[in-house]
Amino acid sequence: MPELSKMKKPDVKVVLLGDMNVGKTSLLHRYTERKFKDTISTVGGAFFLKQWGPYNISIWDTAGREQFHGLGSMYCRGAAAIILTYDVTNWQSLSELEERFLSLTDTANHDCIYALVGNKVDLTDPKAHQSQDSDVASEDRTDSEDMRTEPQLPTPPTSPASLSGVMLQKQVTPEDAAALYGRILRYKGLDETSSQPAEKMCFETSAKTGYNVDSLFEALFDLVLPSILRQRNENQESPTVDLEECRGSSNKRAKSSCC
Ligand SMILES: Nc1nc2c(ncn2[C@@H]2O[C@H](COP(=O)(O)OP(=O)(O)OP(=O)(O)O)[C@@H](O)[C@H]2O)c(=O)[nH]1
Ligand SMILES: [Mg+2]
Repeated sequence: MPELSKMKKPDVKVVLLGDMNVGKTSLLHRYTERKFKDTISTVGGAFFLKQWGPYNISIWDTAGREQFHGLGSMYCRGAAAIILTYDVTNWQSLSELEERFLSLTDTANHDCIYALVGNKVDLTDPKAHQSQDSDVASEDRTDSEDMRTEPQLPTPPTSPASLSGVMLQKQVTPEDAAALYGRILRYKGLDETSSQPAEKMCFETSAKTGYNVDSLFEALFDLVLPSILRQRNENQESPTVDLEECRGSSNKRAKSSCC
């Protein structure tokens, strides 16, 4: 774990939300470590810092388990983008987003961007067996800093179908996701004509094969750029005080006034 004093200050925050077992941690591993590896069910939350050009983006992975539900709105505080994740083979995981997770996003920024992500599409679509992205070619690129902050619990094993290679019935279609996206905009009081269109904000991914994973994160990072620039402007207008520097200079002053 990097030393706290050397941590870069994030310019913006992106949060992964969704029911347990939908693959939030796996998506983050795939994107940041170019790997699909065994996971254990997340406890609380953890974040990764991603360098995106000159900007630092913190990506927060949250626990989907009901017992950690109360923490969700805390993790969403000040978020510039929220990735609402479901499992395409599990209808319930989509409805949970609306029933259990949407209200947690009330603490996000007023201009927060919402993406709907149907993961595990490798279980339903043969096309998702091939990665669209550069993931496989750059398997060992690791330019993010893993700053996992909480211990984890064992996650139930992946579906037997994924082990046998048998395709599963898709329970959530892109149209279902687009309809939910419309309802999210209405919940947020946003006008559909001036918001990002559903086609741009609904993704199907596979953390297992890497299908669409880079496209998801990179599209979101592009969309949060205005939020980063606004934040930087605000910081310039009302600069924050560096307590370490103050402490250093007040010590110096104290010393010099002693002498
Ligand atoms: N086939 C397939 N399995 C996946 C995919 N993504 C995740 N899994 C499996 O689904 C299970 C849960 O994945 P996690 O990434 O731990 O899920 P999570 O959403 O982080 O779960 P919580 O931390 O409990 O909220 C694991 O067994 C993963 O291997 C995927 O794209 N395809
Ligand atoms: Mg997890």
